Amino acid sequence: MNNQMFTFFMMSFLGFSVAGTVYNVGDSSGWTIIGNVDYNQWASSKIFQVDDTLLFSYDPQYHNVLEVSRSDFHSCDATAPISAYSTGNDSIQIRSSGHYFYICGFVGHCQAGQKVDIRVPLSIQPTETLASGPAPAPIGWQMPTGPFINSGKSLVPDSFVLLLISFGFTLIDVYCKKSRIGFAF
Ligand SMILES: [Cu+2]
Repeated sequence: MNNQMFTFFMMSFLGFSVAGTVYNVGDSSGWTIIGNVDYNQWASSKIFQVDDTLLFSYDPQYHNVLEVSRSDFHSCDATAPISAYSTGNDSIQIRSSGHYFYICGFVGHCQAGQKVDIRVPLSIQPTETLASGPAPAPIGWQMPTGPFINSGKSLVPDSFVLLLISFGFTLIDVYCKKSRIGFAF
């Protein structure tokens, strides 16, 4: 029981902390120059979103990860990186939409194709689809509410009549009781 609860709490905790998808850059090949991995093709097959994580796996002896500008990405200029990673197991979480450029800073590696650009589109707001979702529903509901309101109007006098009848019965009842009391005396 305690173990189950612990597992539940751990799972819910992990569910909250790891919100997005973790993408292993280059999949099983990792971050390398071996095998001529087409990182451009790898990235274009994915739909990246905010909160997703890019995982660069590599041997830090031979590679690193540099986030660079668009122009530095195209010219393979590693001299002015925006940020640098060198653990060999770098998790980079995507914080906002945009276009991110990563290269390996080791001489010749970027030119050899060890470079990847990650396009993160503006997230589609679920409120938009939700707003358009229920919108047709009221239209559909207005059709039956029309006659329902009409019948409701006809019910109003009915209930008023019922009220009058019940009031009348109460009066009769009170009158009868009074009569009985009168008879008793
Ligand atoms: Cu490299």
